[in-house]
Amino acid sequence: MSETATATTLSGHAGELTLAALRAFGVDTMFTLNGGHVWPLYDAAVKQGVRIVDVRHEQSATFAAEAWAKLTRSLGLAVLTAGPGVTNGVSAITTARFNGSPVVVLGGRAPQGRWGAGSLQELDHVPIVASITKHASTLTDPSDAVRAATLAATIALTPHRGPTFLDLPMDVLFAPGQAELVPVAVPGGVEPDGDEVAKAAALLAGAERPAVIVGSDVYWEGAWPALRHAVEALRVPCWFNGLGRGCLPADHELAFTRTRGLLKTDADLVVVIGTALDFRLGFGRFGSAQVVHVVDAPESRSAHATVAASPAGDLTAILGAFAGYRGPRADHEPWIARVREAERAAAAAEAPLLAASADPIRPTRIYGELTARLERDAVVICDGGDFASYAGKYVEVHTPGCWLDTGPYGCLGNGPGYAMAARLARPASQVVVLLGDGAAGFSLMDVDSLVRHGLACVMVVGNNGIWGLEKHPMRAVYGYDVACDLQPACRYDEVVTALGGAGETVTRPDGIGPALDRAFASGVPYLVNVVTDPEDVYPRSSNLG
Ligand SMILES: Cc1ncc(C[n+]2csc(CCOP(=O)(O)OP(=O)(O)O)c2C)c(N)n1
Ligand SMILES: [Mg+2]
Repeated sequence: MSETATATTLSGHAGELTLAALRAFGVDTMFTLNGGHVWPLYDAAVKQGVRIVDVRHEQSATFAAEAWAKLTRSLGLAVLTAGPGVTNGVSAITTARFNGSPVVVLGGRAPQGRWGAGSLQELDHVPIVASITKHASTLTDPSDAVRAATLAATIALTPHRGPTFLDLPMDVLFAPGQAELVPVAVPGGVEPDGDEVAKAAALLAGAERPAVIVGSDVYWEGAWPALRHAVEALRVPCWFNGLGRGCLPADHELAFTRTRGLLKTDADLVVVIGTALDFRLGFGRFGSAQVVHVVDAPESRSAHATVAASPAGDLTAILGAFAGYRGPRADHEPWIARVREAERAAAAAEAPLLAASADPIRPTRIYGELTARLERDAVVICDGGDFASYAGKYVEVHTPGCWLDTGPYGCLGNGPGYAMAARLARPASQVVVLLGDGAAGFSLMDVDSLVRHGLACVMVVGNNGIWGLEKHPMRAVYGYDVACDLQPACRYDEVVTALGGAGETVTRPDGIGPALDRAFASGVPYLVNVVTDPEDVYPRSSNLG
């Protein structure tokens, strides 16, 4: 490819043009699995110095691209070959859609010139992914590659963020073209309606017992400094969801993690910022509390919920206006003290669970041993049913962008792909993957990719030998269960060892800590396979996911 002196006119094959356009958005890494349909994108990556991270299943490539976006707050890139490559990515693309993660997925595609004649893997992907992306299209002219890729990147990064898809017919992708690379500024959030913001601020300041729930879009917007100013200025206790976790450090005096039940029973106002009023938040009903929904874009409003105000747009601007509110205020200190006391009591009540010495092992003991070893910037990845869901109750997050759960789409199998991105994006941080034994079955083969690329992480399997989140509720509903059992004490650590990593099985509670120490010290993908009590029923809550 040649670039002119002004570096604006590009010429080369469409793969080169496409990747050059994405590099202008800071893309320096692609996650992929080989297929001849996408080779020009590899050729472009080699020529342009873009890192290629290849995996063993397209789902892992796409999860890795999504996690890259989450970890870096920038564009993630997955390159999936035609047909099964793209369809194998569908669940992870959907996950990115549910999480508002900015990901560009480039698909290979059978040649346009022979369309309809029955080429290998001739499938029109666009209708398949249209409902799970913000934008999906097919490139028809190599000289249009820069425009099309720039559009895909811009739409993905524009609030409310999400995945976009561009497929590249083989004959178009290999063909030469020419295009201007014009610098593009990604639009930020729209300017919020001042009256709606003022109304929300007045409600927040005037409530007797207000609460804030911080969601992922606060993180995506980089709005955590503004959040902190706002809640410190207005004196409001905060609870957290998804990537909202860590936007205030868990040990901040206004951060609470164990007392969300109070929002339904005691709060008189709940302000949800940057996340949908979905099942995780009781569909936006918190007892008799009024609800304010602060969103990053008008289309993020939850139409089903009754809200007192719903400012939409640039979250930093909205939170800045909250911080600057100078109107009448109620004294929140008695409420904060009450919440703090409840939090302290809840922490005291859970302490015996975290230290449980029961044999067989109670899973909570794993969280106890783990949290004692986590640094403030540790990246914790959740992939599983109960074992992953309940980690959210016990693992505290101190730094933005360090808690990676699968999100409201609830798709198992994200763990190894997320871990790949985490190690690459945060080379100096601890990376921990909490896996259910059921979840481990989806993508554990991608430990091979972790090993090949030299990406160390600590995997902990809560091995109860069952699909626990299904088995216990199924028994409760039917009095029996089917299709809920896995192999008891299966040696997932030996799978990792066979693939070139390391690991061990732990069956006694006092073995967990030393095994974790060995895992953190190992410098390789290391799986600690903890055999836990299948009868251990976690305290149920309405906040799974
Ligand atoms: C891809 C996918 N398939 C099925 C489910 C339904 N599901 C949700 S939780 C769960 C059980 C997970 O079991 P495991 O990972 O062993 O965790 P545990 O609940 O036993 O701790 C299942 C099957 C899902 N969420 N995602
Ligand atoms: Mg299980």
